[in-house]
Amino acid sequence: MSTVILVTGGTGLVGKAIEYVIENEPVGSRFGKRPNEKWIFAASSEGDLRDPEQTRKLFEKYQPTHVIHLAALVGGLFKNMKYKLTFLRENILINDNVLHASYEHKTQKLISCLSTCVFPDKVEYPLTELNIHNGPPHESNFGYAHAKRMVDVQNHAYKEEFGCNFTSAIPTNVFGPHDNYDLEDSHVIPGLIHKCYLAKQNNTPFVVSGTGKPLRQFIYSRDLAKLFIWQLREYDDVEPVILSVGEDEEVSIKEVADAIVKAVGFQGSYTFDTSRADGQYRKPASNKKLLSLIGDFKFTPFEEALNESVKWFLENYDNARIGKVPTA
Ligand code: NAP
Ligand code: GFB
Repeated sequence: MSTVILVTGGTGLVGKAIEYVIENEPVGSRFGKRPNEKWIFAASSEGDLRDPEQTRKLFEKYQPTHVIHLAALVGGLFKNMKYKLTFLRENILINDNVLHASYEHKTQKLISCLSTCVFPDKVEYPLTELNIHNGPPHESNFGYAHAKRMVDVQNHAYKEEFGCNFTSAIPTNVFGPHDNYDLEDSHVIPGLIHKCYLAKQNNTPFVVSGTGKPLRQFIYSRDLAKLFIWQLREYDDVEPVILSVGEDEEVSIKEVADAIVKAVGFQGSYTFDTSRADGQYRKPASNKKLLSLIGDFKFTPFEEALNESVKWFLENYDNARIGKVPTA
């Protein structure tokens, strides 16, 4: 019987990375496509998942046996701070529709995607899968964070009442090709790559928001893609798994900005706009559970992954998601 894998949010940063890995890894290899598999990478134009009817139609069209659920309203710190209710409501709608359609269509397996920002802000570090509900998330993104936490609650409820094989992944901050480079709504790495590129083009100052002191763990989208394929094939438990580089790989925003200046080849001066928010100071997550299950996994070194990401951005600027760019 053929296996049909539906990737919701298949046109975004993470979806495109899974598509890249499935198309480029050797067929039949651990992270490669299997001969009997059909992969569907769905865009929002194929069905607005905030709408139950459109969601049902998408499932009827593809009859998926397995689902990797990535679709979400996603954004960086500043967009999250501005639209807390919209992030809460839209993601609750999308998730409820996809989980219920997966149940109605007797989908054999569903993996949903959370984020390390769901964890409590004031908790013992490093963060592990066990303390996901042990206190409020950071105030800067509580809308998005609570909507994502609810997926873990829904997964357990679907399992207990109907025996559904629903689980979830918890990635740290992700970056790579096909990111969202909007100057205001994006995450820090694509935002700074775009700002640094424009500063070089227009010979204007490169301005980094905040103090540059916060710490983050970043996973390359193409490494994360392999981990999703591993979870799809080899992990059958309702409990979530953190998909991340090690907690000792934390880097400061200043170190990230320095690496981007080097990768873009920017010679000018860069400053910090400390009037802008830093958000959560750090959210160090442990990947011990992942490594105990997957065995040895080679992560792409940060600078190598950043250089590949900058190269993709420079080569695809005209078709990339750059948002509104102020004229110089
Ligand atoms: P992204 O690049 O913004 O892509 C979002 C995807 O979701 C796109 O394919 C988009 O389709 C689709 N989508 C959005 N709203 C939709 C709707 N109403 N109906 C149907 N599809 C919709 O996001 P990403 O960074 O790849 O994120 C993928 C997943 O990873 C999300 O669940 C996110 O929460 C999670 N995550 C991301 C990060 C990160 O740092 N980026 C970190 C942790 C977790 P169109 O493009 O066709 O509109
Ligand atoms: O990536 P980012 O937006 O998300 O910001 P979070 C990370 C840090 O980078 C913050 C600083 O300390 C920002 O002050 N920063 C510096 C910048 N310059 C920039 C810039 O030009 N753009 C942006 N965006 N940041 C998000 C959550 O938190 O993490 C989301 O709000 C999601 O819900 C995402 O979970 C993965 O790591 O602070």
